[in-house]
Amino acid sequence: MKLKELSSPIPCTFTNIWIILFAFLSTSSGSHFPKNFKFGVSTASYQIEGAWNVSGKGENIWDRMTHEHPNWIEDRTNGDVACDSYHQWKTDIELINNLGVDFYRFSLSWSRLLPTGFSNYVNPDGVRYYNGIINELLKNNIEPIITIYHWDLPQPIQNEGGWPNIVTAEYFADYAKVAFELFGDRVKTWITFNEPIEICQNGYGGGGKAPRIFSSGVSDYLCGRTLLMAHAKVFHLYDRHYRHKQQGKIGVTINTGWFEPKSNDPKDVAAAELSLQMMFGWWTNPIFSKTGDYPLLMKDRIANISRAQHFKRSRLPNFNNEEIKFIQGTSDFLGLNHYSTVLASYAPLPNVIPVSFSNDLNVKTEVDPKWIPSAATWIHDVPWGFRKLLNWIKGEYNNPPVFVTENGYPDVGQFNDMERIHYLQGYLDELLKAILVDDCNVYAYSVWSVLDNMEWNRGYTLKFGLYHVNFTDPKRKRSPKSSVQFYKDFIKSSRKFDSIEMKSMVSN
Ligand code: PNW
Repeated sequence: MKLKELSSPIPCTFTNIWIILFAFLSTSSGSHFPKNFKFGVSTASYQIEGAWNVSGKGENIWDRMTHEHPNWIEDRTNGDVACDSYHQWKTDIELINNLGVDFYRFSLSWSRLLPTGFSNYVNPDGVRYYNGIINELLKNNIEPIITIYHWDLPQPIQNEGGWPNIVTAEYFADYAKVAFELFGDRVKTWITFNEPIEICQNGYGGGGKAPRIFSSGVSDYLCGRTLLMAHAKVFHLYDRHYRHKQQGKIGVTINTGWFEPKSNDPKDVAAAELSLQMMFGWWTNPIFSKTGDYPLLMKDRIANISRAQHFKRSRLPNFNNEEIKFIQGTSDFLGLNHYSTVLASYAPLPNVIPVSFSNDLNVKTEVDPKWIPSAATWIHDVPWGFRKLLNWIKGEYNNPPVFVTENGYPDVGQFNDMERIHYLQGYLDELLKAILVDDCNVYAYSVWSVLDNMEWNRGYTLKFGLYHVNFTDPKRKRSPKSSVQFYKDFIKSSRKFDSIEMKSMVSN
């Protein structure tokens, strides 16, 4: 039987038990990922660079918010110095190289390259900085993968309204063009946005991230519309003018947890599906589905609730047919950030519904008290949810190429980080089963993160790094945690077989 013939969930035949056993044995003794599978690590500019006003860098929304309102950050800190990677990037690359990874995913600071956000002036020191990183990575045989936007909008563009203003899509495309021109000769994988829902929900819908605007159910949807248009614009720009000469790929990174129905009750099953559609499908449906546009479930629901609230039109701004076509298919891969799972159940809509995204969604979520917690309330160690999510994506979007751009575990910074190792081992095991047993088309995986860093509103209280950073040391000394050796060994032992060999070993 060929692996391809297996559907998921996997029927319990003799052959399949053998396959599962094989996958289990192979992963517990290290890992046997296909040889062409890529492993890497990820970071983001604001979280590591520091040097917030050095060498011509302009102000961004995180600089502004953390300086004006230090109390909005748990430990009243900011990214002014962070890991000081602006000065220590060479050390960082040594540490990354030591892991034996295939790629390093990092983001460009928009206001380091374009201090005002606009493309009329390019900061030479910003160009020098990213050229140094890219060249050093290539020298070490590590592929540079660039996220163009990881949450640090230039303040002057926020002053014009930021992402809810559709004109921001133009400024973003101008900025992306500068990036392609400057770095596209050497950078072959581009990611337009990191986590649109976090940008829109947390930034404009009251989630507390910069620019911390509280307009849920309105500005978050406007932001989403701009982001989808901006993403598509930049995809077409690359496709038309750069792909041919630069021979690279361009996609987007979208995050989601897995929503497990709390019970078999069809209402809970529907609530879990609705959550996936409204949080993940909001972004993936317009880009990856056969129909394009927002998920129908989401459109209908928000239109109906808006009507009940006496709005003249849906608060979810629509796309016309031309725009739907413009956005559809604009990604060479699906970048996926996944951290955890929740239980979803039905909640009845109240009679009077206040305007907000969470009321539009109206699903109850909770966690199983038996799940292993972490230092973040939203992350539990639930590896099987990862495999279910990958299977859901396969079924929903016709098995697109998936690049897991982030997965990781937060603790309080201990060197012997056994909980992180447990988490990574479990998630990598489930990933391997999704690839080998379920035939999910995942080709790369990245750990968040290389270094402990500035974890947004949590400041430096939450640690995701494989390497510890001493933030009280002006030199920001880096030291390996136990998970460095784990990831290093894992990658090394995964290089044993190529995918054809693997498939023939698990097929009969
Ligand atoms: C990601 N959620 O954010 C970001 O890309 C990183 O910058 C960040 O440091 C990392 O995860 C850890 O927080 C997320 O609630 C924030 O599902 C929230 C969620 C997921 C990802």
